[in-house]
Amino acid sequence: MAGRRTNLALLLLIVAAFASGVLMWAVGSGWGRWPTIVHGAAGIAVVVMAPWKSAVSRRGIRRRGAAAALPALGLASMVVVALASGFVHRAGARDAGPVLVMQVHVGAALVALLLALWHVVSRPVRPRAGDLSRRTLLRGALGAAGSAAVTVALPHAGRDVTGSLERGSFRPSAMPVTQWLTDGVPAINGDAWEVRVGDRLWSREELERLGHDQVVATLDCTGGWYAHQRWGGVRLDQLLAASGDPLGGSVVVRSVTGYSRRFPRRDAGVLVLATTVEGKPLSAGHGFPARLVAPNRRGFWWVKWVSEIEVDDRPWWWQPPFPLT
Ligand code: HEM
Ligand SMILES: Nc1nc2c(c(=O)[nH]1)N[C@H]1C(S)=C(S)[C@@H](COP(=O)(O)O)O[C@H]1N2
Ligand SMILES: [Mo]
Repeated sequence: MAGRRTNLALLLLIVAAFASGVLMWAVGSGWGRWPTIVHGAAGIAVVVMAPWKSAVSRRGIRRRGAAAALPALGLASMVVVALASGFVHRAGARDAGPVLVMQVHVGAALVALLLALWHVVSRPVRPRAGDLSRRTLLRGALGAAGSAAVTVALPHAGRDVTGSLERGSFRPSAMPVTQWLTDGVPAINGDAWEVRVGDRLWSREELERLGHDQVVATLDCTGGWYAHQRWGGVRLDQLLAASGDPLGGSVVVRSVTGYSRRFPRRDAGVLVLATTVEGKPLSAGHGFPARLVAPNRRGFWWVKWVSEIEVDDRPWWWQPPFPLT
């Protein structure tokens, strides 16, 4: 295979792996297994292409010297770390010393993507008409189908859809306490706490009296673990109706800490402002006095330590795709 075409194929694969990885994080179980299959197949295709790429790279190093190749070697090693951590996670490992395997994985992937973009800018790979010949297309399609078949057939220690590993189901004290980036666990006096919904303030007792639904839902953290729990609390559609039914198409749920997520109003019937888990009040780490339960959404949507719920007319997607704090 021509070196140029090898490079082009690898670049496309890294972009595909990155995009599908981000999708696995963003949508969780919503799109079924597709992002996961694309992701695993792209990883396997990179491994299969490695021998060609290493031949191409050796030629380049001989021509230009090792020093000029340092950034490219950095790129190669980040890809190797991303691949290795991906497979190790799939095999069932969660912790890598003080950090999570998934954090190593995404960190390496992010650096790899940046280096790959820089590599392309500094050494442009120009597609040519001949790249889309019948022969290359056929070879690409065979490679894609083969890689997809391998990733579907390989054993999987985690949950099918997001790759997360089970952790503390129905035992909230064994479930990890996780913050997205920089938040800390606030100390909240439950007796003085109130949540503002539209123009109305609610104390804990008033919430309890309003309603207490039980739902079994799965908290699936992008850090690579998930847990089923039985959560208890008030459904958001009920809470909004009892708070003067404020008008608007989207709902913002905000934390004491400032952390917030915005949801489509039509989801209010499945979102729950939970005050209990497995029949007991939440612990401070898990969101006391009240946290959002957002079934079928990844963990970063499950706002803890809720202080405000607001309705307005901004579109629900008018927010960064991932929280910034
Ligand atoms: C250079 C880019 C990347 C490469 C080469 C790569 C490669 C891999 C490989 C080989 C696997 C194991 C195969 C499998 O589980 O089917 C994997 C798993 C995974 N990756 Fe990536 N990945 C990349 C970027 C990302 C990004 C950016 C994210 C998230 C933002 C991500 C999230 C995941 C997740 C959630 C798993 C599932 C782990 C499991 O199955 O236990 N990846 N990746
Ligand atoms: N206020 C606030 N809520 C938050 C977060 C945060 O950092 N701040 N992290 C989210 C993330 S990433 C996850 S996975 C879940 C974790 O919930 P747990 O700590 O109860 O397991 O809370 C979510 N709610
Ligand atoms: Mo998370």
